[in-house]
Amino acid sequence: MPVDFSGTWNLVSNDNFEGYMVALGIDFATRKIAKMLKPQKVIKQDGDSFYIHTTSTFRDYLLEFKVGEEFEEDNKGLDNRKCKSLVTWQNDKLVCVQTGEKKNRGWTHWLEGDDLHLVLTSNFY
Ligand code: VLP
Repeated sequence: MPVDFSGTWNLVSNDNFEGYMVALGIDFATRKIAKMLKPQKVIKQDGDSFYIHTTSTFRDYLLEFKVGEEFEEDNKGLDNRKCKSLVTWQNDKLVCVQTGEKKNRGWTHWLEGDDLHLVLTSNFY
């Protein structure tokens, strides 16, 4: 049976989010606020079509894409850098490569038990 990420997901733990934000050049004040947030993700998946809405009391971010189709991403309200994003399946993991100014930028989502996992990656340079 194919994997289905659909659902409402709440943050339960957050390891080195600070390091990721530093790599993206997020300013000190914003990092202090962002670290305290317990964002929620609403994911709607229809086959290879995804709607991922990350919401918080501070900001929210909506991403819609189709697996295998490259798209322009503006990262509005995050670091505001534009990039070209491509999401692919790597087995049951959803892997996004964000090509732009920051090297090695991207994220990976997967399901494990009742949990949704997300690893966010970016080099500093
Ligand atoms: C910037 C980095 C915090 C921090 C400042 C604003 C949105 C995969 C992907 C969908 C993400 C989550 C974005 C986290 C990067 C914050 C505002 C936090 C609330 O999710 O699901 O794009 O990239």
